[in-house]
Amino acid sequence: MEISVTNWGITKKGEEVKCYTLKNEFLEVDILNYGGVIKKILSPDKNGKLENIVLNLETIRDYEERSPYFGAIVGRNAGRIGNASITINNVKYDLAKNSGENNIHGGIDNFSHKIWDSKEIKGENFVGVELSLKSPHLEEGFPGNIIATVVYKLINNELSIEYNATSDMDTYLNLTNHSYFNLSGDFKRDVSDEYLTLACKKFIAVDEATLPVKVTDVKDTPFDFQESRELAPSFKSDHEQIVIVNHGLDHPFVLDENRDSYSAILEDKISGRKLEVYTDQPAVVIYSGNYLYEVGKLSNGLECLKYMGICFETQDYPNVLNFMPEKAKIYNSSKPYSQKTIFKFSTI
Ligand code: G6D
Repeated sequence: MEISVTNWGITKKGEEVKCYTLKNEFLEVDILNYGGVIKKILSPDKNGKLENIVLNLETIRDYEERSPYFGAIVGRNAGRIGNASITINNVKYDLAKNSGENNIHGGIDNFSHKIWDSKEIKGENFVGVELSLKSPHLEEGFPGNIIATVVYKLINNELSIEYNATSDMDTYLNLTNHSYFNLSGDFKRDVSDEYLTLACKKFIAVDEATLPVKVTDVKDTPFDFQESRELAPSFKSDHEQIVIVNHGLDHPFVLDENRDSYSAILEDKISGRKLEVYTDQPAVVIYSGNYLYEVGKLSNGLECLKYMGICFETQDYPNVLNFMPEKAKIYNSSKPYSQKTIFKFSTI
């Protein structure tokens, strides 16, 4: 078990970017203090060959200029907020509009673009990084002075992410990580032939702006991953909800409340790699990279193609304050925000 820190360039604003490498006998993980980006995860295939299984870019400038949240911490809000507006205690807050009339992933200068305070941490069975960030009242329109902390820990074959945040006044928070997984190793293939399992009987249908509109049964739809299923047939389906998001998945799934273990599983039968996702959150947004052809070259020079990675954005129900206000949680100094997600890597 070891941890090392290297300089990874300088942002346009002149801030130093650090890269923390966490390593043990199972995995090697690179984490940046810029956006809390998970830049690389080296995991073994069925023959023990170590390869990278998350999409990444070559330089800090690439991340600043053309990253669709590769590996980043997303906040203060994950997903879209309709009309870029929330109301808390009868006060309406106008948020930054960065997706048409809506707010996406916390706004323009969101958490994924910030340099976080960072320090390495070590325990008996883990190495990790603790990141923290202050976000002032009304940043991107959101109320409350926030202090957010995200702790990444490498524990055996698991990478755990613990999020905590406090606010000095009533506010809304919904944080996640936006890693794009591709278990083929070094992006040899897109994820169409990987297999997905979800502990979800329901998904949330979306409109043309990808805003949630209707909680829907997965039964008899291309959204039924209760049993392990290859992704390709869903991508190719002519179901209106597949077509509406540019032929793929870009939907919130409601995690079964009574699930007894995993929330999601991704498997690649060719490399033998398996990813299990565990979370305490009520939902996971699955995004299958339907616009990834806009990105350009990946770190290894390969062109990023449609479906090159798949995201497991464990989170609250997106747009909950406007779409399902009865389920919305408000955070303040006596009710801090917390969430925990674990990515577990093994072979089939
Ligand atoms: C697209 O609709 C998708 C989002 O879900 C995703 O997070 C983003 O690209 C990166 O806008």
